[in-house]
Formats: sequence, structure tokens, C-alpha cells
Amino acid sequence: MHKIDNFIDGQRQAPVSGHYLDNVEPATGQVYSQVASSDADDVDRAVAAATAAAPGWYELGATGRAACMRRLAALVTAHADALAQAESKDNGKPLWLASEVDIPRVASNLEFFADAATQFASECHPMTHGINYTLREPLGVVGCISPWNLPLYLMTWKIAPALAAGNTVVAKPSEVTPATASLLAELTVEAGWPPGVLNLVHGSGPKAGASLVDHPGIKAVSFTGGTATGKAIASAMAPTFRKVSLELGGKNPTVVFDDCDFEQTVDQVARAAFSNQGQICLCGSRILVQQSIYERFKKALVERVAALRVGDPTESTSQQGALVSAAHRDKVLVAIDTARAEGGQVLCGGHPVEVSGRCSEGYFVAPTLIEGLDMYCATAQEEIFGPVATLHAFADETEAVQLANATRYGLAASVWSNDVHRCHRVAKNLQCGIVWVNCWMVRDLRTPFGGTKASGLGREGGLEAMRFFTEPKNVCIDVGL
Ligand code: TXE
Repeated sequence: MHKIDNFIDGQRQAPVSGHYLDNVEPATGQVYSQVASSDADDVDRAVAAATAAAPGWYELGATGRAACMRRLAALVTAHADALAQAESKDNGKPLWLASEVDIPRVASNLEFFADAATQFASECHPMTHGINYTLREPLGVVGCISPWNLPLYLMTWKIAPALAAGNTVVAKPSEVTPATASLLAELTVEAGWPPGVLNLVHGSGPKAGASLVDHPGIKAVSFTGGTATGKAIASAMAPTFRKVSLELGGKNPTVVFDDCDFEQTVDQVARAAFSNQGQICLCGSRILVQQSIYERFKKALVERVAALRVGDPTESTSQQGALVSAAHRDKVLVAIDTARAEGGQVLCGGHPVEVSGRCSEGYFVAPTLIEGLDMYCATAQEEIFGPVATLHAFADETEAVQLANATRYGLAASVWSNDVHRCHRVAKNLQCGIVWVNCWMVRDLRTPFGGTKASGLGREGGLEAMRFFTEPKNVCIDVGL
């Protein structure tokens, strides 16, 4: 069976322990490869390689690093079909989604931060009798820990700014979706990257991930994943005052006012709730609808969602693929049972889906809409991270904002209305890091990306990411006047 090994110092390396984990195709439920189960010994090797590579990578300068990253972006585009197939097989997402969104965004991340490397500048603060300038040096070796929902897209969202800023990287992809990270690492060889600049250590969170976080050679960790894991990582880093960037969960409100463009809003609200089977931290899983259009909107939305075709991710007609694992499918089904126990009425979905043929053992769940729940019940408060959204009515703008903010999370929100004044007011009053108005998941890589409250710490994207991965040092010079 195919083995996915670590990638250290420019080459594949088997885990020191010789242990591997099974890697399952979620659409079929079959083990199709094995992934290295790494521990502290493998992390030591990877950090040593990254440490040795750091001075050379820095000395390449911004232009040299950018050239490496552009060569890799071009190879990603040249191998886009193979990468999209690998991502879809590993994750269960529809192949068309991996082809249209995930992989093109991998190339964009690399290109964007190649440009950022050459454009990044630091500040100068002149005084009457002196001048301050701020140096921004790379941190050294940094750790990037990424999740399974948008595997290569989110991994490159971290490694690209880290490398552009002149750091070397040890990355730990999710053990559930390790395939495309390894393909990318192999492409760095073809792109002529120096060995040790990008290293991959595969394996479980508690073993490989925790060893990476605990390693004193790792100067900062950028993490995307669950809130509980983020808390553990922040606690482990705090005693040694190393930097962390945390992009965690969400329970994002979609706020629909009665003056929205009705048909377009119904389509986009369905997309916001169920893209990637609802497994995106930005998905709008709490749908708040103004009372005056609630029944009409509900009827139209249920029609749209019930019509979503769940099926084999390789088929272009499948709008929804499989959930990422059996454990995650079970977690989602338990959440639906909890919603019923809390008095929720399931308007559509609410059950597993059997897909015939090669996918008969796959982890499919019907897109599910639930109404009749209090905003403070577990279903409306806990991140389910699957194809499940709840519907709630509100009377007016004040109540909409109050319900939208009634969560410990604060990642993203979307607002749907044609009243420009109201859109600005509501956007200002929402407690979250990202607000979309009459759109959802439109991304401009220059903008700050991340959340407030239990959704994380710090921001990714653009200059925010370049600043995170550098250490500022102010130099003050007396000019002798
Ligand atoms: O994520 P984990 P899981 C949410 C979502 C989901 C829940 C749990 O609600 O149901 O989190 O998912 C690594 N030290 N999101 O368990 O465990 C792990 O190996 C260091 C939101 O899959 O947070 C993987 O590489 N690393 C989300 C990564 O952390 C550790 C995306 C994420 O896994 C570690 C995914 C440890 N102690 C899940 N434990 C988003 N914000 O987009 C685990 N890891």
C-alpha cells in the first residue's frame, strides 16, 4: 500500500518509529494509503534541517525567495488536475470544488506572498534630532499546523507568508488529509528549492503536533483548527513566550433582512451554509431571517437545500460530497439528534445518505435545516462543522444584532439587505473579524483574516501575516543636530 512519508531536508523520510496510520478515502470508507505516525524524534530531525537551511534561505533575499515561490506556483498550476484529484479523494469533497476553488487558491497563495516578499517594507519614524527605523527580521524556524477541511489551501495560506518573510518551516498537515501536502513538498524539489526550507512531519495531533509545538527550536506556531486544540497550543507556547496565531472555529450568523434581493439571497445563504458539506470555518450555520419574510424565505431555502445532490465526489453532478471521516460523520449525526431532543424541527435532511456503487460505505449526510430552537441551546451554540444549519426569526435590526452576537465565537458574518445605512450599522455592531455584505466568502488576500472571542487570536492575510512571521526591532539614531 502507498506510504506517505515525512519530507525532511528535501527528501522523503520514513518515521523513526516505523509506525504508520491508516489513511481512509471518506467517499468509500476504504483505507487507501498509510501516513507516517511521527513523534518527537521526527520533529527533531525536521527542526534540525530547517535550522540548517534558515541562513541560506534568508540570504537568497526577497527576490530569490519570491522566484522559488513563483516556480512552485507554476508547478501547482501545471499539476492542478492531479492535486485536485488527490484532495477530493483524501477529503471527500467534490472534485469540481477542489478543481475550481482549493487548488487555484493554493497557486494564488504562493503567488500573492511571492509578491508580498518583494513589496514588504518597514516603518521609519523621523524625529527632530534623530531617526527611527524598524527592522523586520524573520523569526527563524516556524511551525504551521493545518486542518483537514481545506487541506492544501490552508497549509499554503500559512507556509507562503512564513517563507516569504524569510523563515524556514516545519509543517504538520492534518493526519486525516495528508496527501496533497506531500505532493506539494515533492514539487519543491522540481522548483529548485534548497533542502530544509519546507519540511513536513505527518502524524496525529497529540504526538506529532504537540511535539512540534513543544520544540524549543520552533519560534512561532500558526494554527488553524478546533478551538479546544487552539487553547492547548496557546497554553503550551505561553511559558516560553513564543508567538501564536490561532484561526479557530465559528458559529457564524447569516442575517437576512426583508429588503434583500430575495432569490439571490436564498441561493447564497444555501451556499454559505453547505459549501464543502458545511466544513468551512466561515460557513453560515445560524441563519437569522426577519420575521416578515421568515415563512416565505424558509420555504424557498428548504426547496433549494433539499434539491442539493449528495453523491460520489468524482461525479460532476454531485453538489455535496462525503464528510471527512466516520468519526466526524457520527459527531454530526449526534448533533442532529441533540437538536431534535432540544425541540428542533428538522425541515430537510437529518439523516445519513446511502450512495450506491463504489461509495456505498462512504460518510454521506443529507444537508439539514432545523428550526424552532432557542439561540442559547447547544445546537445553536456549538460548532457542528457539517451540513447542518439552524433557522431563527428576528423582529428588527436590534434583535438581529443581539442574536447574531449571542455566541462565544466571533469569526465571520454575512448581512443581506438593500439598505446601505443599515448594512454599515449592522457590520459595525457585529462582534466578529469578517463581515460580508450581500456576498459570502469573497476573498481578497490583502485583507485581515481571523476572528475575535473563541474564534482565535491574531490575523492572517496580507501584511498581517508578514508582520506575524517577523520580529520588529527599532533602531534609533541621533543625527547629531
Ligand atoms: O481539529 P483539530 P479536529 C473544528 C471543527 C471540528 C473540530 C475538531 O468544529 O469538528 O474543530 O476537528 C492538529 N497539538 N475545526 O479534531 O484537532 C491536528 O493533527 C498540536 C475548525 O480535526 O483542531 C490537525 O493537524 N497540534 C477548523 C490540526 O491540529 C494538534 C478546521 C487541526 O485538528 C494537537 C478543523 C495538539 N495537541 C476543525 N491536536 C477551522 N477553524 O477551519 C490536534 N492537532
